[in-house]
Amino acid sequence: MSAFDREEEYFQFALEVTKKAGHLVKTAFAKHESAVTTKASATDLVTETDKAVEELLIKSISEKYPDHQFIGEESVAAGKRSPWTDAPTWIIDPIDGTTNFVHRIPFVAICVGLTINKELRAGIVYNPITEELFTALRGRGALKNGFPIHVSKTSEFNKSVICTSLGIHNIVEKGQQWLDIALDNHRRSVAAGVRGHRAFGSAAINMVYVAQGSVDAYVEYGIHSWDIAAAAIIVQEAGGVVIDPTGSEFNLMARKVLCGASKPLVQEMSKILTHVEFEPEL
Ligand code: 2AM
Ligand code: CA
Ligand code: CA
Ligand code: CA
Repeated sequence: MSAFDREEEYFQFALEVTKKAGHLVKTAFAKHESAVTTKASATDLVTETDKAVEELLIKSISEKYPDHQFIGEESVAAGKRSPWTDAPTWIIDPIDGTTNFVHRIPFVAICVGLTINKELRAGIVYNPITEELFTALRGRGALKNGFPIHVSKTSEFNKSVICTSLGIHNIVEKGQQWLDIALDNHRRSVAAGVRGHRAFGSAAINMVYVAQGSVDAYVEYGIHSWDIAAAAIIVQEAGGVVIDPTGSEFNLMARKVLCGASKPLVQEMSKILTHVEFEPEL
């Protein structure tokens, strides 16, 4: 089997498991009964469903592919993290948008990304509530529910609708310093003439909305690899650009991302923003 076919097989298997996990999320969302607890801070939520989804994905994939590795949000929170090696590594966020999930706002996504030799090779971002399934395989384009998607044609900041999380209350380790910069970045982008800001409450959904051309760019600091791995390859395969907010090369583990419809647009945006550095994840 060629490396190409092997990737496709891994991807198809993960897709089947992700769809099963989607049933869990959809049912729990409808019942509104998933028990909520907090993690690092009062705004850092986790539910039974987050844990159940991550467990299902890791158990199913590791049974079929025992040599594969996993970096998943809730496993890392529980102290279980594979090292990031050249081996096939699944980077998983069981629910991106847990606050939305808890508040029954339908912007939630199961995110499953695959790296091989530390390169993103495949991505799945699935919102089972709205039944939007975004997928990408390296070199083969990005799809939504099986149909090709493409970023917008926007290359100017003053014609753009951009996404970011605003407030970023959740970046506990930078506290007030980062909150001030984040709010100032919001003010700067308004002053620079941005057409609009949106914040969907899920990093992955912000990014796949860039991929399908609904919004033009997304910037975030303080996020983790599992928030962006799957969605980053979907943006790239939809013709978009993914870079470090400072303008340098994208690093999946650097805890920040800037992506958008075109290179001129992300470069212009990079110059408007004040940047913050975080300790890389690995
Ligand atoms: P989560 O729902 O998987 O936790 C909210 O705008 C976005 O920020 C979501 O993608 C959310 O992912 C993420 N997020 C929530 N808490 C965070 C934290 N403490 N650090 C970084 N990102 C966080
Ligand atoms: Ca979380
Ligand atoms: Ca997340
Ligand atoms: Ca999550």
